Amino acid sequence: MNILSIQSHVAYGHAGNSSAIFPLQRMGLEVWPVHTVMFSNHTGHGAWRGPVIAADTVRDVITGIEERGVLPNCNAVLSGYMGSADIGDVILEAVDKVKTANPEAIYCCDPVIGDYGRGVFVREGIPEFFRDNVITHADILTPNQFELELLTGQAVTDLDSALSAAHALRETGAEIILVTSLERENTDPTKIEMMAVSREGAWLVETPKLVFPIPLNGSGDATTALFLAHYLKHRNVRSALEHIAGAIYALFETTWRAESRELMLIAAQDFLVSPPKTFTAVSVSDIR
Ligand code: PXL
Repeated sequence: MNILSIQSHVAYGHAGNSSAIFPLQRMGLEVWPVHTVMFSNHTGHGAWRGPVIAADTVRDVITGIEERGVLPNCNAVLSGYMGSADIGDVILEAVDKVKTANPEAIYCCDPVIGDYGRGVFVREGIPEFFRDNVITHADILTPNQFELELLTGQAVTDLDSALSAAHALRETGAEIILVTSLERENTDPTKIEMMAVSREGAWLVETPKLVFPIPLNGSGDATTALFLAHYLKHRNVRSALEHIAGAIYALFETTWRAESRELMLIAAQDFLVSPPKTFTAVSVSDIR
């Protein structure tokens, strides 16, 4: 299987493609990474160097891949953080080309906009671009709770409102919604949940919440990559959810023990494929 992954690249540490490529490869998938920036490090460090790649250059690289005649072999397009809305246009063009070449191909989009605490951290126009253009093309969307609220305009506070917002997002066209972090009212504050919703149902999985001195960057990129990889291989939303719960918890634990500011993806490589601890997802219909 082949994934066209259009994301940022950082030389030191892990964010964007530098967080997604290795988990995809470790899961046995071939990756065609196209970089949208080439930064020294992720922006969480507060300072970085290196260029944002012009949209036309990114487009050109994708055209070069197309010219190899390989797009019919592309199983999915993966996108994340977008530096500008013109990169968004290039990504949507790529999705169009890939789906024309292979109608079975999936577009998996992490609509990176922001988070609680940090607020919106993308450029002006990007949230609207996601809401009005991108999400209608995606087959899998992986918002966090903050992004789910923003994309739907609905407050998400409890299970009913989370489900309602996820279904509202599904109505825009995506088959699968993965909410990568969910903290509901009156739930255990030492735990964090993820929720996946598809035509077949809705599932919740809970893991212990590890608190880092400085929030980690790039974990969403690895989470989405692992979910996509597992889903492509097994086509089972519930087991993909359980897989990422175990894999990401183990990745966090490895990073936490090392007191590292960067995700310890390489040290945790075996856990990405075979999580050491199993977290069982529950069907939402069983707890409502
Ligand atoms: O994880 C999203 C992301 C992507 N790309 C770059 C980043 C970040 C988050 O910090 O800095 C360059």
